[in-house]
Amino acid sequence: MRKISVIEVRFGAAGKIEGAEEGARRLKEGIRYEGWVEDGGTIIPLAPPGDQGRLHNLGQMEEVTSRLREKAFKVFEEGNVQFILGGDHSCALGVMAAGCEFFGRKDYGILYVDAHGDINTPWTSSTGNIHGMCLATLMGVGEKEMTDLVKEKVLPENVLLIATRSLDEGEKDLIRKKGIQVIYADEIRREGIAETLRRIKGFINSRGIRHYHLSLDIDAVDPSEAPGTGVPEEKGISTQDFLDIVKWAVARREIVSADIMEFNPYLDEEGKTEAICRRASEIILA
Ligand SMILES: [Mn+2]
Repeated sequence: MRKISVIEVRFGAAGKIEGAEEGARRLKEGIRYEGWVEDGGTIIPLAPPGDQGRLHNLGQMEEVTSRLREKAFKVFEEGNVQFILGGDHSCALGVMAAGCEFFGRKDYGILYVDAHGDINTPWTSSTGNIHGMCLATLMGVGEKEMTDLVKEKVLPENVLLIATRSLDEGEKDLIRKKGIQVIYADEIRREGIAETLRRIKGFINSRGIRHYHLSLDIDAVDPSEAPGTGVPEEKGISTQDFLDIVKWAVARREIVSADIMEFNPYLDEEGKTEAICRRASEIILA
């Protein structure tokens, strides 16, 4: 039986709002290690914080990405699956870089559930926030220093954005040029969850994806239900729809890894966001 390795990445400084690292710590604290659930350890940056040019905390981000990539690759080699707790969304880079390298880009896909596209580059980003460049980096778009962290680049047509609603002009451009598929948040609200799952299934089948990563940014959920996150966006999907996507995606045999990112306890209200993250974690670990 495949084991599931839970790895915490305690890093939240690729954005400019602090607290996502504390989110990682709290989520990890709530995990019980029994049965097939294993403690895969915690990654905390040792490099000093600091900006490199326009890029906020690039050094620490590179460090946690390299360390996670190495760890995650070993988990795949052992034939196991893994669940990464962040942290801001740059914390998920290492596991996807390892997955694409291990399984090969043709067969490897990413389901990216997030209000944002995270396909900014240092040239299109208005903020210089690295966590908004996660997918771009994986596809090999952006600053060489960042894209060099990813040995095998992810195929853009093997990426599906889900619950998207906030895209910069440069990101819209890349989506068009690279043929990235998107299921927008308003489509999910309008068409319902059954149709959404049908579309995700259609994407996996049509692309022939044999191994995928499920990346969950808690900001996919509407801020009225999940306020505890650094870059909230109005008109999100419901908690129920979010959890239904998680349930569906982890039940398929193609899943090899998952993550949950961007929970910030300092911005939470009455533990609402934390409760959703814990529900998602329970579903993933069950
Ligand atoms: Mn996001």
